Order: sequence, then structure tokens, then C-alpha cells
Amino acid sequence: MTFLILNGPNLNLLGERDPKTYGVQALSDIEDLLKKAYPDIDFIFVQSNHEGDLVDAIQSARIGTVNAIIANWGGFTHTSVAIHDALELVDIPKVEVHISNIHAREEFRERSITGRAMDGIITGFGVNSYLLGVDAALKMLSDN
Ligand code: CA2
Repeated sequence: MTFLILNGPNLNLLGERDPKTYGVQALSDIEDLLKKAYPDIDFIFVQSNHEGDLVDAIQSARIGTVNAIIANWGGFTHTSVAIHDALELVDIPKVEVHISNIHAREEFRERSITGRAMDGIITGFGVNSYLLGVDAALKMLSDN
């Protein structure tokens, strides 16, 4: 089983500042947590600050080698029609995750454009959002 874990802009800097909102763990720590928690899943980790790279990564999941997408689109969550449209072309479980609770912050974070094309959104559980995202995708796969 192969899961694609996508992270959007600025998430490469996790752990370097704003620990109150985003915790102290680096993105590499989150990747280690996932690998430890799910040793039987092959993870492909992609982080990019560029919208087109993320669209390319989503399209790569269309060739049938990826079983699920777990994604934190970062700031693109609230702006990206291109990511939304790419997601609509991929028919596998897709779970959006956020470290912070996007509904408890500034109003502009309330709306998730990308979330409309995902199966669901997990938001506000710190780095555990990623683990819960994988759980949700596994549940979807076992239900099908
Ligand atoms: O809570 C989340 O996971 C977010 O997706 C994080 C995005 C933000 O734009 C979303 O509204 C919610 C921002 C990522 C910023 O990454 C940082 C990295 C290091 C230090 C501070 C922020």
C-alpha cells in the first residue's frame, strides 16, 4: 500500500517558529512519526512551495500506483483552484489535514477551496492530524 503525503508552502520550515500554533516538530519528525506508526505503508513524501509542483504530484497519483493522498496544502488551501481541479481528476481516498484549527483563526482561513475536492478535512489536532488522516484513508479503503 502506497500513500502520498503532500505538504504545501512554508511547511518545510515547521518547528523553526510559531510553536504555539504549529508545535515544535519539524516536517521530517512528522514523516518519521508516520513511518513508525504505519510500518506496512510505503510513504511518498512531497513538500513544495510551488503550486504547479503540487498539481504535478496530484496528477502522478492518477497512474494507479498510489492508494491514498493525505495533504496539508498550507496557504494554498484557501486560494488554489488549480489544486482543487487537479484533485477532482483523482479517484482515490483524499484527506486534507491541518495542524491548527483553521476555523478558530482568521476569517480568511475559514474557507478551504481544496477541501471541496477532498473526502474530508481533519483540522486542529497538531501533528496528530496527519496520523488521523492516514487512519481515515485506511478506513475508507477497508470500507470499499
Ligand atoms: O494549520 C495548518 O496546518 C495550515 O495548513 C498551515 C498553513 C496555513 O496557511 C493554513 O491556514 C493552516 C501555514 C503553514 C505555515 O508553516 C509554518 C512553518 C513554520 C513556522 C510557521 C508556519
